[in-house]
Amino acid sequence: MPERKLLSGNEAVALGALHSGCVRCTGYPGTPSSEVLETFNTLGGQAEWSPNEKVAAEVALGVAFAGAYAMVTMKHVGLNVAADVLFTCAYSGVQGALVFVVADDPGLASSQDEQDTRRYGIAAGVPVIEPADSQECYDYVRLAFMMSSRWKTPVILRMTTRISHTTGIVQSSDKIEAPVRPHFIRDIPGRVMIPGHARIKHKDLRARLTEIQAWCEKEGPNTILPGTSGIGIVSCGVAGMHAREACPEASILKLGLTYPMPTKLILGFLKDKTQRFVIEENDPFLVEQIRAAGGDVPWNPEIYRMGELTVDRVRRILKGDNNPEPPPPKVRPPQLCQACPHGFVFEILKKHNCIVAGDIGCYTLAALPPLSAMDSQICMGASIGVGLGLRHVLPADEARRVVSVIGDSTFMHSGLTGVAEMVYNPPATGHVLIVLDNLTTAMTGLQEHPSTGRRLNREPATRIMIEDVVLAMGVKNVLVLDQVRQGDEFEAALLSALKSNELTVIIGRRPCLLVANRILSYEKKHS
Ligand SMILES: Cc1ncc(C[n+]2csc(CCOP(=O)(O)OP(=O)(O)O)c2C)c(N)n1
Repeated sequence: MPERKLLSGNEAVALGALHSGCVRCTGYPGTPSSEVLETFNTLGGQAEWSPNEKVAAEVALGVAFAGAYAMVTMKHVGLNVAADVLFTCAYSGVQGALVFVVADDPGLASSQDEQDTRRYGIAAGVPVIEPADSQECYDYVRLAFMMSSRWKTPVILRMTTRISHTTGIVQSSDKIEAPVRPHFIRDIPGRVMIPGHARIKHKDLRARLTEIQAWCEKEGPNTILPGTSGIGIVSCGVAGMHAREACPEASILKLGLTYPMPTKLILGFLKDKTQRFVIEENDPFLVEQIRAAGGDVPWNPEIYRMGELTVDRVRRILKGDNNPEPPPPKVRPPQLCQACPHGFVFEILKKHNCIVAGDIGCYTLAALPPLSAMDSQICMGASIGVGLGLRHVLPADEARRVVSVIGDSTFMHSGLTGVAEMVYNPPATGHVLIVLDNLTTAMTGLQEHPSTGRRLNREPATRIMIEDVVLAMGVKNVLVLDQVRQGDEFEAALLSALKSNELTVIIGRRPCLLVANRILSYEKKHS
């Protein structure tokens, strides 16, 4: 039965995927995308956290190679990790359907950069669909599966923080697709991407995009909201909603498919307008394409490329207001929780004036005052490589102060190859890696990962012990300590490791305060 429900954008995507016949949903957590998978599981779908986005995309691709419908979710920076899969599966295509749900974070609510996923669409040749509210999240994820299945191509559903987290009414459809029964059809030239095959598939990909563009011109998810003035605005996503409110008298062409773009439709729309604008969040993605196609649209001032748009900011764009904007209100910077186990380790690192190559997680907050005890944070896993680089070239007395610090989920995501590098190309002064194992992915909402011993649905799984892995990779000195109960031993172990010329991994194992009770209850349930 079709239902009306209040859903966030992420929840609507999960429901839409289920109603499209999606049989497996994979991903790696990352705000603002994480709830898609959790909701898909709650609704009864098969959902799994993978160790990282690349693996998640590969598993989803395998499902789609088997003829079934799959979805993979991640935040924008996750697509950098999965990009290798994206570019080449655009060539191979799929047999069933494959949707990449990628959530951008304009304004950096909780990310290290503000990159615009739509650029990946154009670079990889993968269609990009952009919903503007929860209803469109539901409708457009269904459209994404339809397009993926029809053109045998992966499709990106580009979300943004506002769309993912805002709640709105969703009318579900009475048309619920039954999952396709998977079966294997051999297609070696289509899926083994050696040069001889890939050259042909590249041509196929371009032909497919031309077809999709022609379809989009006539039947694509594009809406013209008529206005009463000569002002014409081309827009997409939440920016379209803001534009409507900021300038009700304008005619608005709201694009649902922003790559490949319906150029003729856009140029036709703009033709008789006396004033033309493009309102979009993040990069001037539409502006560039429209101008390249001969459309006379202005560049928006550079300041609006940064941060989320609001109705007020859109009004300023329409007025050509290039004046500096008032600084945002001061908010209290986030801090580690009181008595967070991470804090104990950073107190020690600070006391000994260590140079800390850090990583991404709750522990990154140790970079802020009062601790100010982390010296770099670039992307997941970078702590190890950056720490090694510092050790290689710094004078020995400074090199000996360098420590890499990584969380447990981040270690599973992309720390393993860093350890391989450390063992393979060790610096002359050795190195010290601290893994902060709080038994969860705390930063993004306490998700499970391969080293917690539980799956997304909290059922038990084989637990990968970090100490076993690093020992097996050839690190000789491996210690597991509770930094709160064994603080003195932890400090002594660190000092002795810093003095030696060896490789040492110290695992500080102590559950996150927010998850400790929950872990006890799981253990009780399964003991
Ligand atoms: C490529 C990529 N994927 C996902 C994220 C989102 N993210 C930031 S930190 C983090 C993991 C944090 O977990 P952990 O390393 O265990 O540290 P904790 O927060 O538990 O201290 C994730 C998933 C990201 N920043 N980059």
